[in-house]
Amino acid sequence: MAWFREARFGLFIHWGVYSELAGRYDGKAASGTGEWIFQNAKPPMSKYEETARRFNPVDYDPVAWANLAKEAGMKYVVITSKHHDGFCLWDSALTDWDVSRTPQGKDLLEPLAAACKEAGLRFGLYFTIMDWHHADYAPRRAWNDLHSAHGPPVFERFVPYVHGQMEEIVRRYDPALLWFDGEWENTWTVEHGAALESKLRVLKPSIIMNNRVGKSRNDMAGLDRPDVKKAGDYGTPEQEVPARGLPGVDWETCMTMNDTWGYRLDDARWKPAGTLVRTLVDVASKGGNFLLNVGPTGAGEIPPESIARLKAIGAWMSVNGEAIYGTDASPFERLPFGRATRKGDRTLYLHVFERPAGGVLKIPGLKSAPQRASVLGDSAAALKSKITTDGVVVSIGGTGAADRDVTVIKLEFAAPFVVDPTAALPRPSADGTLKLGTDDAVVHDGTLCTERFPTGDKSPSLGCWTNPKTWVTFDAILPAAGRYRVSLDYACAPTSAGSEVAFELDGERVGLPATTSSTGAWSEFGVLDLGTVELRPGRRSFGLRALQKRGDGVMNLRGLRLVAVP
Ligand code: H79
Repeated sequence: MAWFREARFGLFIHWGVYSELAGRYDGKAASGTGEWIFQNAKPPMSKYEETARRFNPVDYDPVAWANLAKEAGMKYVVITSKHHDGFCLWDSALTDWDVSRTPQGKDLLEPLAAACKEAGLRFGLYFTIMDWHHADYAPRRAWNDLHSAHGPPVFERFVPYVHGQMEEIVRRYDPALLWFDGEWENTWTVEHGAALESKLRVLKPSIIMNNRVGKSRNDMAGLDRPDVKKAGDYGTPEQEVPARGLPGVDWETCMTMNDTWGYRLDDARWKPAGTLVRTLVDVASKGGNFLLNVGPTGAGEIPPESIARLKAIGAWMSVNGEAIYGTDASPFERLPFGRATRKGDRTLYLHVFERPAGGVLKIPGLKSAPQRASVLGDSAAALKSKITTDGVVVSIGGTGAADRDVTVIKLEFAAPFVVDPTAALPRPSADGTLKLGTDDAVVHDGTLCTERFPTGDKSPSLGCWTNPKTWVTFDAILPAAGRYRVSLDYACAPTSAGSEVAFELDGERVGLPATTSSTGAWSEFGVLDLGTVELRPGRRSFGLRALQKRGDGVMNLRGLRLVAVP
């Protein structure tokens, strides 16, 4: 795992015959992500197969793709050898549903493997278990019209097909990493996963595999299920960054730049480059890797929007890469201005998302004075720093770095630094009010989106709470015991009034559930009383769960407020 931990940043490529369809079938836009079009538009497989005849990547330039990844500061590339539609980007001896059906008939993996090697990038292959095309994959999709003469699928005949294909691609392309997916249907078992994993470990002992080779993935967050033997080498949160990383295991967040993995002509919901830089930093600060996706067109062109973002991230990485590669997770649980990474216990990198007014950066909880402080990319100039009772302060004003998305301050220490990780957790103010905002919230079992009402409001709210299993905690430090009245700052449209929420203190339900009322609209905020609680001093955790959802969403949550009562 050494190279993987050092690498921190990789390129994911979703490419196949679906790229040629670009999210459209029969003249209409299909729903969902581009690579799922067979499942969503449900064309007969015999019709879908015709796409291969048009999949003619005349603009495919594997050397340019590898150089682009390198320029972005990425250290590895993972490409879909086969996605759920079963189509293989290499010439497989075990099926003719592969590149041999395309106009050029050429192997598309080999030249990319070679280009990556040349560019000094590790090469990885994505491979799905679920295969909508194969006659023996079960459950077979009803609109797969190819196998009427074959009889019903026999999954135990499909398993050797997986083994055979894995052997082909591992021998031919010598990948450093295998990225499994499509493992969740219950025909694929713990035993199937374990057998495939051990076979591959014999075939290539140094190979890295993700946890989706087996059945240990619990949900999209990629957490391992406690009841299933751990599979693979690392966890795979998809489209999300776990609030506290995945403690004790290696992990990698995979994410799209817009809303699709495989190319969709109509997907223009691009994340800003600055957001992607911050996500990379966020992932590194929690000890994970970031696998960022591009979906090339059927012609083999990476969308210009993706190229622009990769170049912007690359510009940032060329200055700040040392604060990402080979770093360890932040020693701070929370920092008010952004994130931190470290190398051992004598080098600390502070990733400044919000530059302090007045140019003085406060680092609450840092109890050691640095020997030297500097801005990455500007290391000639040493910054002034001093230690106070609240932690270290560094004067970063006037360093000429104000226009960057994330400015990195490097602190070097003569002896191991000492940190109080919880120093920046919220505390009650002098008047006994503890205000907890969305910045203090940790979202569990799903994701919520951050919205501002009105646009630009300083206090964002957590919305898109459509999954009632998703819940939220806020942690705070109480200096003394006390009795507090608890309320929510929330919004709820008339159609969703009547959702029930429960309040938890340190993981235990307190009081009776509260029922939401309409506040008029999702953008108009009101107060929901949750009753009173007795709090012991020390670190306390406040949880909010939805017991019942009415209409579209549970609520828009802008904050939790505790007010001391006599
Ligand atoms: O290749 C991209 C997507 O096409 C693929 N993974 C990324 C890397 C993907 N497959 N499925 N999904 C994304 C969403 C599917 C989620 C679910 Fe489930 C499958 C919900 C229920 C079954 C897996 C098992 C996640 C939760 C339980």
